[in-house]
Amino acid sequence: MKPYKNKAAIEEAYGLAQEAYRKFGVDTAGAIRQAMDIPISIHCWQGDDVTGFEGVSGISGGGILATGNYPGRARNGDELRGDAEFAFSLIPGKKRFNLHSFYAETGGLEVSRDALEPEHFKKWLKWSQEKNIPLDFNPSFFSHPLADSGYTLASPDPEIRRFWIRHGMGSRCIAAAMGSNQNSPAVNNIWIPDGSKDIPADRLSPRQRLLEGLDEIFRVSLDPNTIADAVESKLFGIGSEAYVVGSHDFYLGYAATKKIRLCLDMGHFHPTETIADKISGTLLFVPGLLVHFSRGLRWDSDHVAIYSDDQRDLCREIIRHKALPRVNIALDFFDASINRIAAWTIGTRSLRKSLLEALLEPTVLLLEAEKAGKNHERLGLMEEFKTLPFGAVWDKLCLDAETPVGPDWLDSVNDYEEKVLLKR
Ligand code: RNT
Ligand code: ZN
Repeated sequence: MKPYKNKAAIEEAYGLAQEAYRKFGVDTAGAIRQAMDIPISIHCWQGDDVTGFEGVSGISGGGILATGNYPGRARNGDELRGDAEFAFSLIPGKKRFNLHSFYAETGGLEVSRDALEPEHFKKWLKWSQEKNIPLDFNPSFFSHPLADSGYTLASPDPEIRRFWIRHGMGSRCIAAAMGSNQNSPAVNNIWIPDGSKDIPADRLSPRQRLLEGLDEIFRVSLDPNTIADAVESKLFGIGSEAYVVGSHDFYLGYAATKKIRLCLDMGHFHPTETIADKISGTLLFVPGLLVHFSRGLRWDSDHVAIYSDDQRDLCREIIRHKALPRVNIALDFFDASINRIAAWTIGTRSLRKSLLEALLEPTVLLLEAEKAGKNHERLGLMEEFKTLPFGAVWDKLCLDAETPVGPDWLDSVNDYEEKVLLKR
């Protein structure tokens, strides 16, 4: 296909856009630079439908589920890294890569999750250095026989609990090793599926056990230059419709008292509840946030992230409050029914787009109107800003980053699908 737009046309449109934004006092070049500089942690698990390399395929067995069987999923570390690298070439801006513990490469050896060590991630560590892609990490409390009961850290069985506590502790060491291998701490995020399908009689004891389990996991203090601990809440999952032990209230309280990061996932709240408003509400009490950009759709929390009002609102909140130094930006979705590289590309490009748009907002004017009590002006300006020539600035960012402009990336994905994915 012919390129969507040629360079001259992109530059010309950008010149006009630059003028339009300048009238509102906005420096488009500065916004592009800042947007490019925000690291987005891309989740590895979209590449293989949250399967991992332990040899158990399909259903994740605990609160989450990837549906679909589009051909070409990555089956091992080399394929996953290859696919990710290809996706990176289509995505402008700084990137990180987010691993789960079951992406360990043990050379065919069966290593129990509670025995995993940095050593089992040496291929990832090497790749990370070579490609200059920092890593983030997650212990995996699902897709495992000891998660089959639906309870891990909150299990009434002390043996099961101990196993998962060991896994949680070991994972922090792996994350810290990743952090020492790069110039920034690796975020280590704990999410557990624990919950009940139907109405429990005792909502308290599992939470007490989770609290104690987490305390044990966090007992060892590690260098904050290498690891940033986070905990992720959820409202409900598959098989945990009536009750989730690690609810928002639970983790908000936990993160605030223990001074660790709170992870807010866009798909983990009531469908009419969005998380944009939670940024300022929670940052007053926790040291930092990890945001999982995702898209809840009816019962599913993990559809591919898009340039939606929810996403744009969320980015605006982060940018308006200059909260980036305390907010880790990550993606979390998995769709096995479409080309997985396209899923990564759509989700990550949409997020970078929303961040750029937020950086282009003439916020000062809104604040002035608000301060002057002119709320009609505030609303009027918000409406006017919506139709500023944002697309031309986004195209320019993609051009400068030497990534495809407009829908051109689709040609590359189709080509890669034919040459690589369909041969699997
Ligand atoms: C599950 C959580 C969690 C997972 C990943 C795989 O509901 O969102 O973040 O999606 O860890
Ligand atoms: Zn999540």
